[in-house]
Amino acid sequence: MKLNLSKKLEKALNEQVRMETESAYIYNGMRLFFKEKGLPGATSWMTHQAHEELKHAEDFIDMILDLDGHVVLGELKEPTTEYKSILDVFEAGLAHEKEISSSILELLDLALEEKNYAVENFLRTYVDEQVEEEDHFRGVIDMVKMAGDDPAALFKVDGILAKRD
Ligand code: OFO
Repeated sequence: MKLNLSKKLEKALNEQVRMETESAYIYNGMRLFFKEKGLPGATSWMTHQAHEELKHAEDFIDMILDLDGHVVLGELKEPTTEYKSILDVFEAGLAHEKEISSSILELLDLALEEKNYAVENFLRTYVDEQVEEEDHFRGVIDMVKMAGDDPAALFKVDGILAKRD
């Protein structure tokens, strides 16, 4: 039992830093798609999301440093800015969040296996965070589906997305 990090856990947490940073990059690609389509509400929603991801990456960095670990910033993949529709973007976002959730759960398994309770506590807050993240995307998907191809309804959805704080 210990409060510092094993090399294995340090490596896995660093990979999560990379993934959270990459999430911001992916959401920036989505933001640009919305900006080019002239959807200010969706652009602002996605900008907010991208900023959140950078905060998540920062949290993981702080966790590693607090436990006397070493941070390594990994390479990021180039994100796409090409999507078929608003729905396509949010569905891709939800699929991405599901991958992030699996990664957090795997990390939690590792922390439990190593009896690293400090990391376990930290990760449990991220399990809750992921429930929220997936729920946000699902909520938007439901609204966009309801609006269908009706431009007036989509305009309204864009107005609702603008109100995210
Ligand atoms: Fe960091 O929660 Fe999304 O990716």
